[in-house]
Amino acid sequence: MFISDAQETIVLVYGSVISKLKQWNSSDVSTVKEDVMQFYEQFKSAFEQFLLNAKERFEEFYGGEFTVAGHLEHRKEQATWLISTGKDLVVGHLQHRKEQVTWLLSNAKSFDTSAFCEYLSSLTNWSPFEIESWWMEIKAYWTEYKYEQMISKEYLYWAYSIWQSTWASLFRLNCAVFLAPGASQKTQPAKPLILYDCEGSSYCKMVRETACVLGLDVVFKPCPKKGTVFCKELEERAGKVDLPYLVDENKEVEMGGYKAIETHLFETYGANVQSGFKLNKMLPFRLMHGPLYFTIFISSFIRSTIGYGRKALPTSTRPQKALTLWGNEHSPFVTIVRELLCSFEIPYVMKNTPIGCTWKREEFRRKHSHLLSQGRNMVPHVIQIPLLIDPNTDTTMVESRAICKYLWDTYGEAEAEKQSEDLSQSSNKAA
Ligand SMILES: N[C@@H](CCC(=O)N[C@@H](CS)C(=O)NCC(=O)O)C(=O)O
Repeated sequence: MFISDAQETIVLVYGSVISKLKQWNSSDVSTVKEDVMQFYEQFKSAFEQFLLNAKERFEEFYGGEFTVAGHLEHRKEQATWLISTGKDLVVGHLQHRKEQVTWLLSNAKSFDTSAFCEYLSSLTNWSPFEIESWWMEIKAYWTEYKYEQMISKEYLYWAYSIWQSTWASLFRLNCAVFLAPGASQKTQPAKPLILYDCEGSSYCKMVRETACVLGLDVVFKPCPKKGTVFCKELEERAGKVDLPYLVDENKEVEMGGYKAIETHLFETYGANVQSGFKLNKMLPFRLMHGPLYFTIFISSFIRSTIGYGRKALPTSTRPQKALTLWGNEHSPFVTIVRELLCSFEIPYVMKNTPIGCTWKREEFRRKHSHLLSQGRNMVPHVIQIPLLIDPNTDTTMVESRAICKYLWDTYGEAEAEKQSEDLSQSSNKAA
Protein backbone atom coordinates (compact mmCIF):
# COMPACT_ATOMS: atom_id res chain seq x y z
CA MET A 1 0.00 0.00 0.00
CA PHE A 2 2.75 2.40 0.97
CA ILE A 3 4.72 1.49 -2.14
CA SER A 4 1.76 2.16 -4.40
CA ASP A 5 1.11 5.50 -2.65
CA ALA A 6 4.73 6.41 -3.14
CA GLN A 7 4.74 5.32 -6.74
CA GLU A 8 1.61 7.26 -7.47
CA THR A 9 2.96 10.44 -5.95
CA ILE A 10 6.34 10.14 -7.62
CA VAL A 11 4.84 9.37 -11.00
CA LEU A 12 2.39 12.18 -10.56
CA VAL A 13 4.98 14.76 -9.76
CA TYR A 14 7.71 13.64 -12.14
CA GLY A 15 5.27 12.90 -14.94
CA SER A 16 3.91 16.40 -14.78
CA VAL A 17 7.31 18.03 -14.28
CA ILE A 18 8.60 16.30 -17.35
CA SER A 19 5.61 17.09 -19.49
CA LYS A 20 5.94 20.71 -18.46
CA LEU A 21 9.65 20.68 -19.22
CA LYS A 22 8.95 19.36 -22.69
CA GLN A 23 6.47 22.15 -23.20
CA TRP A 24 8.85 24.77 -21.83
CA ASN A 25 11.57 23.67 -24.10
CA SER A 26 9.97 25.77 -26.79
CA SER A 27 8.81 28.66 -24.53
CA ASP A 28 10.70 31.69 -23.36
CA VAL A 29 12.40 31.91 -19.98
CA SER A 30 9.97 34.27 -18.26
CA THR A 31 6.95 32.09 -19.07
CA VAL A 32 8.84 29.13 -17.69
CA LYS A 33 9.58 31.02 -14.50
CA GLU A 34 5.94 31.92 -13.91
CA ASP A 35 4.90 28.38 -14.66
CA VAL A 36 7.42 26.90 -12.25
CA MET A 37 6.29 29.10 -9.41
CA GLN A 38 2.64 28.29 -10.05
CA PHE A 39 3.44 24.62 -10.39
CA TYR A 40 5.45 24.63 -7.20
CA GLU A 41 2.59 26.22 -5.24
CA GLN A 42 0.14 23.67 -6.64
CA PHE A 43 2.20 20.70 -5.64
CA LYS A 44 3.64 22.01 -2.42
CA SER A 45 0.86 20.67 -0.23
CA ALA A 46 0.67 17.31 -2.07
CA PHE A 47 4.39 16.86 -1.56
CA GLU A 48 4.31 17.91 2.05
CA GLN A 49 1.45 15.56 2.76
CA PHE A 50 3.30 12.71 1.11
CA LEU A 51 6.45 13.38 3.12
CA LEU A 52 4.49 13.42 6.36
CA ASN A 53 2.81 10.12 5.45
CA ALA A 54 6.17 8.64 4.55
CA LYS A 55 7.64 9.77 7.85
CA GLU A 56 4.79 8.10 9.77
CA ARG A 57 5.09 4.85 7.80
CA PHE A 58 8.83 4.68 8.22
CA GLU A 59 8.60 5.31 11.94
CA GLU A 60 5.92 2.64 12.26
CA PHE A 61 7.89 0.14 10.20
CA TYR A 62 11.47 0.71 11.36
CA GLY A 63 10.86 2.24 14.80
CA GLY A 64 12.68 5.38 15.95
CA GLU A 65 12.36 8.87 14.59
CA PHE A 66 12.78 9.99 10.99
CA THR A 67 13.34 13.54 9.84
CA VAL A 68 11.86 14.77 6.61
CA ALA A 69 14.85 15.91 4.57
CA GLY A 70 14.71 19.05 2.49
CA HIS A 71 13.66 17.38 -0.73
CA LEU A 72 11.21 20.16 -1.51
CA GLU A 73 13.83 22.80 -0.89
CA HIS A 74 16.22 20.90 -3.11
CA ARG A 75 13.66 20.79 -5.93
CA LYS A 76 13.03 24.50 -5.54
CA GLU A 77 16.75 25.21 -5.81
CA GLN A 78 16.97 23.05 -8.91
CA ALA A 79 14.11 24.89 -10.54
CA THR A 80 15.61 28.27 -9.68
CA TRP A 81 18.97 27.22 -11.05
CA LEU A 82 17.34 25.89 -14.18
CA ILE A 83 15.54 29.15 -14.80
CA SER A 84 18.49 31.36 -14.06
CA THR A 85 20.78 29.37 -16.30
CA GLY A 86 18.52 29.61 -19.29
CA LYS A 87 16.27 27.63 -21.50
CA ASP A 88 18.90 25.40 -23.09
CA LEU A 89 19.50 23.70 -19.81
CA VAL A 90 15.97 22.41 -19.74
CA VAL A 91 17.09 19.97 -22.39
CA GLY A 92 20.03 18.89 -20.24
CA HIS A 93 17.73 18.39 -17.33
CA LEU A 94 15.44 16.24 -19.43
CA GLN A 95 18.39 14.00 -20.29
CA HIS A 96 19.17 13.65 -16.61
CA ARG A 97 15.61 12.65 -15.82
CA LYS A 98 15.63 9.89 -18.45
CA GLU A 99 16.97 7.23 -16.16
CA GLN A 100 14.60 8.08 -13.36
CA VAL A 101 11.62 7.82 -15.66
CA THR A 102 12.87 4.58 -17.17
CA TRP A 103 12.92 3.16 -13.68
CA LEU A 104 9.48 4.53 -12.96
CA LEU A 105 8.03 2.99 -16.08
CA SER A 106 9.43 -0.41 -15.28
CA ASN A 107 8.07 -0.17 -11.75
CA ALA A 108 4.65 1.13 -12.60
CA LYS A 109 3.41 -1.62 -14.89
CA SER A 110 0.06 -1.89 -13.18
CA PHE A 111 -0.35 1.84 -13.05
CA ASP A 112 -3.91 3.02 -13.69
CA THR A 113 -3.46 5.79 -16.25
CA SER A 114 -7.00 7.12 -16.23
CA ALA A 115 -7.08 7.43 -12.42
CA PHE A 116 -3.74 9.23 -12.62
CA CYS A 117 -5.09 11.68 -15.20
CA GLU A 118 -8.23 12.32 -13.15
CA TYR A 119 -6.19 12.87 -10.04
CA LEU A 120 -3.76 15.20 -11.75
CA SER A 121 -6.63 17.07 -13.33
CA SER A 122 -8.25 17.60 -9.92
CA LEU A 123 -5.04 19.17 -8.67
CA THR A 124 -4.37 21.38 -11.66
CA ASN A 125 -6.25 23.35 -14.26
CA TRP A 126 -5.33 20.92 -17.04
CA SER A 127 -8.05 18.68 -18.49
CA PRO A 128 -7.72 14.88 -18.12
CA PHE A 129 -7.59 14.64 -21.91
CA GLU A 130 -4.69 17.06 -22.11
CA ILE A 131 -2.87 15.18 -19.37
CA GLU A 132 -3.50 11.84 -21.01
CA SER A 133 -2.01 12.97 -24.29
CA TRP A 134 1.12 14.28 -22.51
CA TRP A 135 1.40 11.04 -20.61
CA MET A 136 1.21 8.91 -23.75
CA GLU A 137 3.77 11.11 -25.46
CA ILE A 138 6.19 10.89 -22.56
CA LYS A 139 5.69 7.15 -22.20
CA ALA A 140 6.39 6.53 -25.89
CA TYR A 141 9.49 8.73 -25.70
CA TRP A 142 10.98 7.02 -22.68
CA THR A 143 10.05 3.52 -23.74
CA GLU A 144 11.87 4.06 -26.99
CA TYR A 145 14.87 5.41 -25.07
CA LYS A 146 14.87 2.41 -22.75
CA TYR A 147 14.71 0.04 -25.71
CA GLU A 148 17.66 1.77 -27.35
CA GLN A 149 19.62 1.43 -24.14
CA MET A 150 18.73 -2.21 -23.68
CA ILE A 151 19.86 -3.40 -27.07
CA SER A 152 23.17 -1.59 -27.13
CA LYS A 153 26.18 -3.89 -27.48
CA GLU A 154 27.78 -2.33 -24.45
CA TYR A 155 24.69 -3.03 -22.31
CA LEU A 156 24.55 -6.65 -23.43
CA TYR A 157 28.23 -7.09 -22.64
CA TRP A 158 27.74 -5.61 -19.18
CA ALA A 159 24.63 -7.67 -18.41
CA TYR A 160 26.26 -10.88 -19.62
CA SER A 161 29.40 -10.18 -17.63
CA ILE A 162 27.45 -9.58 -14.43
CA TRP A 163 25.46 -12.77 -14.94
CA GLN A 164 28.60 -14.80 -15.61
CA SER A 165 30.59 -13.22 -12.79
CA THR A 166 27.75 -13.97 -10.39
CA TRP A 167 28.08 -17.66 -11.24
CA ALA A 168 31.84 -17.49 -10.85
CA SER A 169 31.34 -16.08 -7.33
CA LEU A 170 28.65 -18.62 -6.46
CA PHE A 171 31.04 -21.43 -7.29
CA ARG A 172 33.19 -20.04 -4.49
CA LEU A 173 30.15 -19.85 -2.17
CA ASN A 174 30.78 -16.08 -2.03
CA CYS A 175 33.44 -16.99 0.51
CA ALA A 176 34.99 -13.52 0.83
CA VAL A 177 31.81 -11.58 1.45
CA PHE A 178 32.14 -11.34 5.25
CA LEU A 179 34.93 -9.98 7.40
CA ALA A 180 36.59 -12.85 9.27
CA PRO A 181 35.42 -12.97 12.91
CA GLY A 182 38.40 -11.72 14.91
CA ALA A 183 39.82 -9.44 12.19
CA SER A 184 39.92 -5.84 13.33
CA GLN A 185 41.08 -2.33 12.59
CA LYS A 186 43.83 -2.65 15.22
CA THR A 187 45.77 -5.23 13.22
CA GLN A 188 45.72 -3.34 9.90
CA PRO A 189 49.12 -2.59 8.31
CA ALA A 190 50.38 1.00 8.55
CA LYS A 191 51.63 0.95 4.96
CA PRO A 192 49.40 -0.69 2.35
CA LEU A 193 50.44 -4.06 1.03
CA ILE A 194 51.55 -4.25 -2.60
CA LEU A 195 50.44 -7.15 -4.76
CA TYR A 196 51.58 -7.94 -8.28
CA ASP A 197 48.51 -9.69 -9.57
CA CYS A 198 46.52 -10.73 -12.58
CA GLU A 199 42.75 -10.71 -12.31
CA GLY A 200 42.31 -13.90 -14.33
CA SER A 201 44.85 -15.95 -12.36
CA SER A 202 43.32 -18.50 -9.96
CA TYR A 203 46.20 -18.28 -7.48
CA CYS A 204 46.00 -14.50 -7.38
CA LYS A 205 42.29 -14.83 -6.64
CA MET A 206 43.09 -17.00 -3.61
CA VAL A 207 45.27 -14.19 -2.24
CA ARG A 208 42.68 -11.52 -3.07
CA GLU A 209 40.04 -13.51 -1.16
CA THR A 210 42.35 -13.72 1.86
CA ALA A 211 43.11 -9.99 1.85
CA CYS A 212 39.39 -9.31 1.55
CA VAL A 213 38.25 -11.42 4.53
CA LEU A 214 40.95 -9.75 6.64
CA GLY A 215 39.73 -6.31 5.50
CA LEU A 216 43.18 -5.35 4.19
CA ASP A 217 43.81 -2.52 1.74
CA VAL A 218 46.05 -3.62 -1.09
CA VAL A 219 47.85 -1.69 -3.82
CA PHE A 220 47.41 -3.71 -6.97
CA LYS A 221 50.05 -3.62 -9.67
CA PRO A 222 48.36 -5.50 -12.50
CA CYS A 223 50.47 -7.87 -14.58
CA PRO A 224 48.25 -9.18 -17.39
CA LYS A 225 49.69 -11.32 -20.20
CA LYS A 226 51.73 -9.19 -22.60
CA GLY A 227 51.75 -6.44 -19.99
CA THR A 228 54.60 -3.98 -20.34
CA VAL A 229 54.44 -1.90 -17.16
CA PHE A 230 54.45 -3.90 -13.93
CA CYS A 231 55.58 -7.20 -15.46
CA LYS A 232 58.85 -5.46 -16.23
CA GLU A 233 59.00 -3.94 -12.75
CA LEU A 234 58.40 -7.36 -11.18
CA GLU A 235 60.98 -9.02 -13.36
CA GLU A 236 63.58 -6.48 -12.22
CA ARG A 237 62.53 -6.94 -8.61
CA ALA A 238 62.11 -10.71 -8.35
CA GLY A 239 64.06 -11.98 -11.35
CA LYS A 240 60.93 -13.50 -12.94
CA VAL A 241 57.24 -12.86 -13.41
CA ASP A 242 55.60 -15.38 -11.13
CA LEU A 243 52.21 -14.31 -9.81
CA PRO A 244 51.00 -13.56 -7.19
CA TYR A 245 53.87 -11.62 -5.61
CA LEU A 246 53.48 -9.71 -2.34
CA VAL A 247 55.57 -6.83 -1.03
CA ASP A 248 54.98 -6.01 2.64
CA GLU A 249 56.98 -2.93 3.56
CA ASN A 250 55.69 -3.09 7.15
CA LYS A 251 57.61 -6.29 7.76
CA GLU A 252 60.21 -5.65 5.08
CA VAL A 253 59.45 -8.90 3.36
CA GLU A 254 58.46 -9.89 -0.14
CA MET A 255 57.39 -13.27 -1.41
CA GLY A 256 55.73 -15.27 -4.16
CA GLY A 257 53.48 -18.33 -3.99
CA TYR A 258 49.88 -18.09 -2.84
CA LYS A 259 50.24 -20.43 0.14
CA ALA A 260 53.23 -18.52 1.56
CA ILE A 261 51.41 -15.20 1.07
CA GLU A 262 48.24 -16.51 2.74
CA THR A 263 50.19 -17.80 5.72
CA HIS A 264 52.02 -14.47 6.05
CA LEU A 265 48.77 -12.48 5.91
CA PHE A 266 47.00 -14.62 8.50
CA GLU A 267 49.99 -14.70 10.85
CA THR A 268 50.65 -10.98 10.61
CA TYR A 269 47.21 -9.40 10.23
CA GLY A 270 44.80 -12.12 11.30
CA ALA A 271 46.32 -13.48 14.50
CA ASN A 272 42.96 -13.28 16.30
CA VAL A 273 41.02 -15.01 13.53
CA GLN A 274 39.74 -18.42 14.56
CA SER A 275 41.32 -21.30 12.73
CA GLY A 276 39.70 -24.61 11.82
CA PHE A 277 36.22 -25.49 10.63
CA LYS A 278 33.71 -23.74 12.88
CA LEU A 279 30.12 -23.11 11.99
CA ASN A 280 30.49 -19.37 11.45
CA LYS A 281 30.91 -16.82 8.66
CA MET A 282 34.40 -18.15 7.93
CA LEU A 283 33.20 -21.67 7.11
CA PRO A 284 32.79 -21.05 3.34
CA PHE A 285 36.27 -19.49 3.28
CA ARG A 286 37.82 -22.40 5.19
CA LEU A 287 36.22 -24.90 2.81
CA MET A 288 37.21 -22.96 -0.28
CA HIS A 289 40.78 -22.57 0.94
CA GLY A 290 40.89 -26.18 2.15
CA PRO A 291 39.21 -29.27 0.71
CA LEU A 292 37.21 -27.40 -1.96
CA TYR A 293 40.05 -25.19 -3.14
CA PHE A 294 39.86 -26.65 -6.70
CA THR A 295 36.61 -24.68 -7.29
CA ILE A 296 38.89 -21.68 -7.88
CA PHE A 297 39.74 -23.15 -11.28
CA ILE A 298 36.05 -23.57 -12.18
CA SER A 299 35.41 -20.03 -11.08
CA SER A 300 38.27 -18.65 -13.20
CA PHE A 301 37.29 -20.84 -16.14
CA ILE A 302 33.73 -19.50 -16.15
CA ARG A 303 35.04 -15.98 -16.52
CA SER A 304 37.77 -16.89 -18.99
CA THR A 305 35.34 -17.42 -21.86
CA ILE A 306 34.67 -13.72 -22.13
CA GLY A 307 35.87 -10.59 -20.49
CA TYR A 308 39.07 -8.83 -19.69
CA GLY A 309 41.56 -9.20 -16.89
CA ARG A 310 43.83 -11.68 -18.61
CA LYS A 311 45.57 -9.97 -21.50
CA ALA A 312 46.83 -6.39 -21.63
CA LEU A 313 44.87 -3.94 -23.76
CA PRO A 314 46.41 -0.96 -25.54
CA THR A 315 45.90 2.29 -23.68
CA SER A 316 45.84 5.93 -24.67
CA THR A 317 47.27 7.42 -21.46
CA ARG A 318 48.96 6.19 -18.35
CA PRO A 319 47.63 7.51 -15.04
CA GLN A 320 50.10 9.57 -13.02
CA LYS A 321 48.58 8.59 -9.69
CA ALA A 322 47.08 5.28 -8.54
CA LEU A 323 43.27 5.03 -8.59
CA THR A 324 41.20 3.84 -5.62
CA LEU A 325 38.53 1.17 -5.83
CA TRP A 326 36.13 0.38 -3.00
CA GLY A 327 34.75 -3.12 -3.21
CA ASN A 328 35.07 -6.72 -2.16
CA GLU A 329 36.36 -9.80 -3.89
CA HIS A 330 33.04 -11.42 -4.65
CA SER A 331 30.84 -8.66 -5.98
CA PRO A 332 30.34 -9.30 -9.71
CA PHE A 333 29.93 -5.55 -10.18
CA VAL A 334 33.37 -4.94 -8.69
CA THR A 335 34.93 -7.82 -10.63
CA ILE A 336 34.16 -6.35 -14.04
CA VAL A 337 35.78 -3.07 -13.00
CA ARG A 338 38.89 -4.86 -11.67
CA GLU A 339 39.14 -6.78 -14.93
CA LEU A 340 39.40 -3.59 -16.93
CA LEU A 341 41.86 -1.99 -14.50
CA CYS A 342 43.99 -5.10 -14.88
CA SER A 343 43.90 -5.14 -18.68
CA PHE A 344 44.74 -1.44 -18.82
CA GLU A 345 47.60 -2.03 -16.31
CA ILE A 346 46.27 0.72 -14.08
CA PRO A 347 47.65 0.64 -10.52
CA TYR A 348 44.98 1.04 -7.86
CA VAL A 349 44.40 0.86 -4.14
CA MET A 350 41.78 -1.76 -3.41
CA LYS A 351 39.77 -0.77 -0.36
CA ASN A 352 38.46 -4.19 0.61
CA THR A 353 35.18 -3.63 2.41
CA PRO A 354 33.52 -6.95 3.22
CA ILE A 355 30.30 -7.04 5.22
CA GLY A 356 31.17 -6.50 8.89
CA CYS A 357 34.16 -4.24 8.16
CA THR A 358 32.47 -1.44 10.08
CA TRP A 359 35.45 0.93 10.36
CA LYS A 360 35.82 1.13 6.60
CA ARG A 361 32.09 1.22 5.95
CA GLU A 362 31.87 4.18 8.32
CA GLU A 363 34.73 5.89 6.47
CA PHE A 364 32.92 5.27 3.18
CA ARG A 365 29.70 6.78 4.51
CA ARG A 366 31.51 9.78 5.97
CA LYS A 367 33.12 10.53 2.62
CA HIS A 368 30.65 9.32 0.02
CA SER A 369 27.16 9.01 1.48
CA HIS A 370 25.96 11.68 -0.95
CA LEU A 371 26.46 9.10 -3.72
CA LEU A 372 24.17 6.57 -2.05
CA SER A 373 20.46 6.33 -2.75
CA GLN A 374 18.08 7.33 0.03
CA GLY A 375 17.24 3.65 0.61
CA ARG A 376 20.89 2.65 1.12
CA ASN A 377 21.54 5.67 3.31
CA MET A 378 18.72 4.59 5.63
CA VAL A 379 20.29 1.23 6.48
CA PRO A 380 23.32 1.44 8.80
CA HIS A 381 26.65 0.38 7.28
CA VAL A 382 25.24 -0.25 3.82
CA ILE A 383 27.38 1.23 1.05
CA GLN A 384 27.54 0.87 -2.72
CA ILE A 385 30.37 -0.95 -4.40
CA PRO A 386 32.15 -0.54 -6.76
CA LEU A 387 33.09 3.07 -6.12
CA LEU A 388 36.00 4.36 -8.18
CA ILE A 389 38.14 7.39 -7.37
CA ASP A 390 40.46 8.71 -10.06
CA PRO A 391 42.61 11.54 -8.67
CA ASN A 392 44.06 12.14 -12.15
CA THR A 393 40.77 13.48 -13.43
CA ASP A 394 39.20 14.35 -10.08
CA THR A 395 36.46 11.78 -10.62
CA THR A 396 34.51 9.82 -8.02
CA MET A 397 31.79 7.56 -9.28
CA VAL A 398 29.54 4.57 -8.57
CA GLU A 399 27.67 2.20 -10.94
CA SER A 400 29.78 -0.50 -12.56
CA ARG A 401 28.50 0.17 -16.06
CA ALA A 402 29.32 3.86 -15.89
CA ILE A 403 32.72 3.10 -14.35
CA CYS A 404 33.62 0.66 -17.15
CA LYS A 405 32.60 3.22 -19.74
CA TYR A 406 34.69 5.84 -17.96
CA LEU A 407 37.75 3.57 -17.99
CA TRP A 408 37.35 2.83 -21.69
CA ASP A 409 36.87 6.50 -22.52
CA THR A 410 39.73 7.72 -20.36
CA TYR A 411 42.39 5.06 -20.75
CA GLY A 412 41.30 2.76 -23.55
CA GLU A 413 40.97 5.04 -26.52
CA ALA A 414 43.88 3.46 -28.29
CA GLU A 415 41.84 0.28 -28.62
CA ALA A 416 39.02 2.11 -30.33
CA GLU A 417 41.50 3.94 -32.58
CA LYS A 418 43.25 0.69 -33.41
CA GLN A 419 39.97 -0.97 -34.24
CA SER A 420 38.93 1.86 -36.53
CA GLU A 421 42.38 1.80 -38.17
CA ASP A 422 42.09 -1.96 -38.72
CA LEU A 423 38.64 -1.40 -40.14
CA SER A 424 39.76 1.31 -42.53
CA GLN A 425 42.79 -0.77 -43.57
CA SER A 426 40.63 -3.78 -44.35
CA SER A 427 38.08 -1.67 -46.21
CA ASN A 428 40.95 -0.06 -48.21
CA LYS A 429 42.19 -3.54 -49.07
CA ALA A 430 38.71 -4.61 -50.06
CA ALA A 431 38.40 -1.54 -52.30
N1 LIG B 1 23.94 -1.04 -10.00
C1 LIG B 1 25.12 -1.14 -9.21
C2 LIG B 1 24.92 -2.29 -8.24
C3 LIG B 1 26.06 -2.38 -7.24
C4 LIG B 1 25.68 -3.22 -6.03
O1 LIG B 1 24.50 -3.40 -5.70
N2 LIG B 1 26.70 -3.73 -5.35
C5 LIG B 1 26.47 -4.45 -4.11
C6 LIG B 1 27.51 -5.52 -3.96
S1 LIG B 1 27.26 -6.84 -5.13
C7 LIG B 1 26.55 -3.47 -2.96
O2 LIG B 1 26.74 -2.28 -3.19
N3 LIG B 1 26.33 -3.94 -1.72
C8 LIG B 1 26.22 -3.04 -0.61
C9 LIG B 1 27.07 -3.37 0.55
O3 LIG B 1 27.97 -4.23 0.44
O4 LIG B 1 26.83 -2.72 1.58
C10 LIG B 1 26.34 -1.33 -10.10
O5 LIG B 1 26.17 -1.77 -11.25
O6 LIG B 1 27.45 -0.98 -9.68
